[in-house]
This record gives sequence, structure tokens and C-alpha cells, in this order.
Amino acid sequence: MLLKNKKILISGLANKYSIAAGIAAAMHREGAELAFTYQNERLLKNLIPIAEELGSKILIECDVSSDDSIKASFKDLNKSWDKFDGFVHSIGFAPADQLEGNFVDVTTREGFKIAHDISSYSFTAMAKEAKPMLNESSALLTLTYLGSVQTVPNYNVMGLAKASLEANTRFLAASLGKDNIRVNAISAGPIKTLAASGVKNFRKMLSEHSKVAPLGRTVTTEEVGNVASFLCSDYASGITGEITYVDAGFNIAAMPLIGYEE
Ligand code: NAD
Ligand code: 0WE
Repeated sequence: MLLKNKKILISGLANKYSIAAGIAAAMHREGAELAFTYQNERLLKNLIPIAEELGSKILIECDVSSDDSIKASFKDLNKSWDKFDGFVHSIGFAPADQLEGNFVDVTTREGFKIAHDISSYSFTAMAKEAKPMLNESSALLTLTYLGSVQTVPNYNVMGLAKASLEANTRFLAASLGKDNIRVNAISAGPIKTLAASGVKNFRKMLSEHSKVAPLGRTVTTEEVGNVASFLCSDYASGITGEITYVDAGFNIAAMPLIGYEE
């Protein structure tokens, strides 16, 4: 039981395919007490039965595009939890028109602003509001993607936002270290979630991934959840500011082995 006696807030659970759902299930299995935020009423419908199964009755609306909404959600959480032990930030967004076509042609000032606001600044904003309620030896976690450090077709301005999110992870780790609050990120391989479902040629990306990755396959939300549980547990007490890849090894391979075996 990695997370016994830990209270952890989970954001970004849109449906059962969400990475946040795999993380919540693993954390529940490891003994954590959970609370959830959801973006809007529409997504609450999917969340209710999942939270119920994971023994949580704390469901709070939080639209990270609004400071007022973020503030109100932590005030709301405070009614249930006096103190807690960390949160998972599993939120990313860019307008759909930013994620298709040639980077320099499709990227706009407004698209850039929204991608960075929702996908990176929101992590800082949540840490700011959570800080007064966080116990000693808390842990914060976010989800990033390889597009932060290498180009990926169509990922475009989301790659820049993820680069910002990874720097955000390091600056938050430096900032909160004196309070013994750790801050880490998981860089997950591609997974067919709601956010991925609108993406052109995503199936092709999954099959390319399986060809290159040393493990010869993609990863599951459960595998991401297991690493998330470890990073938020006291077993990871010496790890902060780190980007941990959960991608079946894809990021270390320059090309597939296929055709070069003896
Ligand atoms: P998902 O669609 O299940 O989750 C994305 C979540 O972001 C949703 O729950 C949505 O409600 C939330 N969100 C968007 N705008 C918001 C706002 N203004 N306020 C509050 N919440 C908002 O997809 P996912 O793939 O599980 O994505 C979770 C995280 O994992 C994202 O940061 C994504 O970039 C990252 N990630 C995904 C993959 C992948 O291939 N699916 C790979 C690596 C990293
Ligand atoms: O971070 C992500 C998802 C990012 C995402 C996806 C969407 C689609 C719907 C952010 N905003 C939106 N906005 C929408 O309107 N991933 C890592 C998954 C992903 O998305 C891609 C990928 C991969 C991988 C987009 C293009 C290319 C590759």
C-alpha cells in the first residue's frame, strides 16, 4: 500500500479512458483517499460512477482558465479536507486548429496563449492555491509528452506548452522544496484518450510507436498510474523536479530494430 493515509486530488478525469482514470485507480488500489475536479457539468456525468467506484464523494468543479474557479475549488475542497498530500494535474488543451497543419502556418498568438495558459500556467495556479493546505512531504504530479523536446508532426504549439510545463515542474520543485513538497512529471507515450481522439492519424502514430519502442508496444493508463503512485509516495522522497518517461522506451531509440536483427 504505497499511498496509505494519503489524500490526493485528481484533475483531468474526463472519462474511463483518461490517463487520470488510470492514475486514480492505481492510487485507490494503493490506499489513497481521493478527491476529483472536473472541468464542467457535462463531464461530471462520466465522473460520478467512476468516483463512486473509487470510494470518493468529493467532486469539485474547476475550470483552470479562470482564477476565480481555481480559487473557489480549493475553498470547496477545504470543506472536506483540512490538509491534503498532493494533486495530479492531468490537463492539456490547445484549440483544434493549432494541432493540424504546418507549425509556422497554423500557429496564432491566441492559440499559443490558450495552449500555454491551460496546459502550463494552470499547474502553477493550482500549486499556488493548494500550498496553504498541503502537508509536509506532499507531492505534485503533471503529465507531459515527448513533443516538448523533439518535434512530432501536428503536435505543434502543444510541444512548446509542454516544454513550458516541464520547466514549470523544475521551478515549482525549486520553489516548494523548502516545504518538503516534491514536484514531478510523467512523460507518457501516446494513448488513445478523449484528447487524442480528435487527432488526425493518431492510429498511425500508435503503430509507429510500437515499431520503434524497445518494448514493441504502447503503454496503458494503468502503467502510467503505477508510476504516478510511486512518484506521489514516500518511496520517491528523494525525487523532485524530474521528468519520468513511461513510454515503453520510445524516447531512447533513434530508429526501429526491425531489419537489423541477426
Ligand atoms: P483526456 O481528454 O482524458 O484529459 C484531458 C483533460 O483536460 C480533460 O479531463 C479535460 O476536462 C481537461 N481540461 C481541458 N481544459 C480544461 C480546463 N480549462 N479546465 C479544467 N480541465 C480542463 O486526455 P488525456 O490524454 O488523459 O490527457 C491528460 C494529460 O495527459 C494531458 O496533459 C495530456 O497532454 C497528457 N498526455 C497525454 C498523452 C496521450 O497520448 N493521451 C500522452 C502524454 C501526455
Ligand atoms: O497532449 C496530448 C493531447 C493534446 C491535445 C489534444 C487536443 C485534441 C482536441 C490538446 N488539445 C486538444 N484540443 C482539441 O480540440 N497528447 C500527448 C496526445 C496527442 O495529441 C496530439 C499528438 C499526441 C500524441 C496531437 C497531434 C499530434 C500528436
